[in-house]
Amino acid sequence: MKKPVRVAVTGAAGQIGYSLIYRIAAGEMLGKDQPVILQMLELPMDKAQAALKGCMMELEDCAFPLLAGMVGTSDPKEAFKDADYALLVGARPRGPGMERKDLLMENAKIFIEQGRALDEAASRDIRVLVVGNPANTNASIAMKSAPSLPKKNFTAMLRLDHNRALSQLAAKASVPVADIDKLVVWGNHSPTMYPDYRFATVGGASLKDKINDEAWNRETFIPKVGKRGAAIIEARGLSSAASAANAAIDHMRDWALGTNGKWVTMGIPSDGSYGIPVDIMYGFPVVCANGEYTMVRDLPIDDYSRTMMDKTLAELQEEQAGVASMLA
Ligand code: NAX
Repeated sequence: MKKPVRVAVTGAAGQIGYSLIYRIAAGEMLGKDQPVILQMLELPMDKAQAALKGCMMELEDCAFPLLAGMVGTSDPKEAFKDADYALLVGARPRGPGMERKDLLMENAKIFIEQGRALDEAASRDIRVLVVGNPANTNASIAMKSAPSLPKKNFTAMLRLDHNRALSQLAAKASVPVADIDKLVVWGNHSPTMYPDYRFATVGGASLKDKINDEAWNRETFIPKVGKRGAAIIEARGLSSAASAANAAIDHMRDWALGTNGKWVTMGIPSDGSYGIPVDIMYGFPVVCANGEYTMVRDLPIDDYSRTMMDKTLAELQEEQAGVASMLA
């Protein structure tokens, strides 16, 4: 049996947390031969800590063979101590009457504190996924607050958008979802993201040629993927949780175990490729192998794509400007 690895999950007793921790403990993220120690963070309030305690009782009751230990805490340093992976799910939701700017600032405080705690306590190889919104900007803040950790080890979740786009494409083209490769979702995890299937293939042939419907792309597909989160809230009365947890598992599993050459989308700090300024946390196409991701480079960008990519970039830059004073 392998040595256990430490997986930190914040907001562990929330909606997404409740769909996530049991799957991690079952080996669905890091493999059925990889024992894990779950280190779970929740707010210090009695209600949140009681809910976390309940989640831990259920973890016990699952008797997962791969669960080698668990910690429940309200102290970020304890949650991140020696952690090999961190899934930062907990975030401040938008309250009634709260301005977008206030939401950004409240989350900046959380992710500055958690970035510092990661810097101080986590394994030097920790791989971090930020799910809590605004995910790209929160990931960028955590990265900047952890200067002793490699920047490339901070990522934001675009995988739910990627998976949503995959399903829409599979339905439109009447092909199995697993047969589609080379899809990209550029930019911010927000309705400005740009799902781009110009390079996508199905069984090696061009998916774009097969669909051959640019009006559908621009007027139906792109807005539908962008507004899917709102459509789920409208239908369920609650935001996406199972699909978000599933996407987090996909993101971390692929990063740790590889994609066998398949493209996936990850929010990663830009290295300046595709005209996206260095360190902007932006959705890019990547392939993963040996525990590392590599950006797919040199894809041709046409005028429409440039406009779409710049629009989502502008939104990210505006978010960054909104929190810049806190990082100074
Ligand atoms: P919930 O409100 O159900 O759960 C959040 C949990 O985090 C709560 O239990 C809360 O007590 C805890 N929490 C809040 N601040 C914390 C902190 N500073 N430290 C530790 N724990 C803290 O929200 P849920 O539906 O689970 O969503 C979590 C986050 O994911 C939200 O920010 C949400 O907007 C975001 N999402 C991101 C997605 C993505 O694709 N990147 C998609 C799904 C989701 O909307």
